[in-house]
Amino acid sequence: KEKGYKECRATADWLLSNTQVRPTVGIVCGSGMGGLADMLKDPQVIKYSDIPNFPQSTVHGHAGRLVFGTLKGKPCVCMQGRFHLYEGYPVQKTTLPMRIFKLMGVETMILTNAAGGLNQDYKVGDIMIIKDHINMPGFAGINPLKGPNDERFGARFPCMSDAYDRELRQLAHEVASELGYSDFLREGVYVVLGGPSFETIAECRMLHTLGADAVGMSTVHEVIVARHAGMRCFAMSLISNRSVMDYDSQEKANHEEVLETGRLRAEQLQKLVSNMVARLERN
Ligand code: 6GU
Repeated sequence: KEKGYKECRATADWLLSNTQVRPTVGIVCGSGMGGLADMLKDPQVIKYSDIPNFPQSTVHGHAGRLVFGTLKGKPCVCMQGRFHLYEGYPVQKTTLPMRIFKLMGVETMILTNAAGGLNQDYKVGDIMIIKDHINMPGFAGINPLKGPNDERFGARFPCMSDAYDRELRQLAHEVASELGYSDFLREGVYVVLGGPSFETIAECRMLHTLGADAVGMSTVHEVIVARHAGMRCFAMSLISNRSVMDYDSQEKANHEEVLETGRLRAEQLQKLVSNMVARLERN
C-alpha cells in the first residue's frame, strides 16, 4: 500500500499527460492562502480525488486540488490544500506530492503556512521567512525518510543545514523591500508539532526557549522530502496569532483567526510570491 518510486513515476506521468504545463516551480498554499493558486494564468485544475495514488485532503480552508498554469511566464504547479499529520496520515503520505513534483520536473518549491508567533516581537499579519526548522516529531521518530531509502529519490542521510535556500531568502527580502513590505517581514525559525491541538502555555514557553519564532503543523516534512530529492526550498509563515505565553492572558488560538489572517494578507502574499517567481533565475 505504501507508494514507492513506481507509483510516483506513474502519477507524475499521468499528471503530465493531463496538462500541457511542464512545471519547474511548485507552490504549496497554507491554510487560508489558497488564493495563491488564483494567480496562475490559463489554469488547469485537477482534483486530488481524480489523481491516482494521491491522498485526499480533509481540512476546512483547504480545497484539495492541483492547479497548473504559468505565473509571470513561469510554468508552475500549485497545491491548493496540503496533507497534515493530524488528519491521520502516515508522514510519508503527507509528503508524497513532493516526490511526484520532483518527477514532473519541479526544481524549486515555495511553501506557505499559517503559524503562531512565539517571538513576542511578532504581530498578527507578519510574514516570516523560514530560515531554519525544528522537527519535533522527528525527535519522536516521525520522519518522512524513515525506512528503506530509495536512491532514485535521494541519499540515505541528507543534509538539512541548507534546507532553506539562502539565495531565495535573499530574493524574498529584496522583493519585499521593493513592494514596501519590510515593516511586516520577518525571518526566523519554525517549529513543527503534530497537532491538531494547539500548544499549551508551558509548551509555548518551552518552544520559544528552544529557539523557535513560530509554531505550526506543516511544511517541515515536505521540506525534508523536497531537499532529499534535491529541490531547493523557500518557505514562509503567515503569523495568524500570537502564542499565549502567560497565565493571565485570555487569548485563545482558533482556526477562524488563521483563515481571517489569510484573507487580511492574501494580496501581499500573492504579490510577494509572484514577484519572487518572476525573478527566479533557474527555471
Ligand atoms: Cl498557535 N499553533 C500551531 N501549532 N499551528 C498554528 C497556530 C498555532 N496558528 C496557526 N497555525
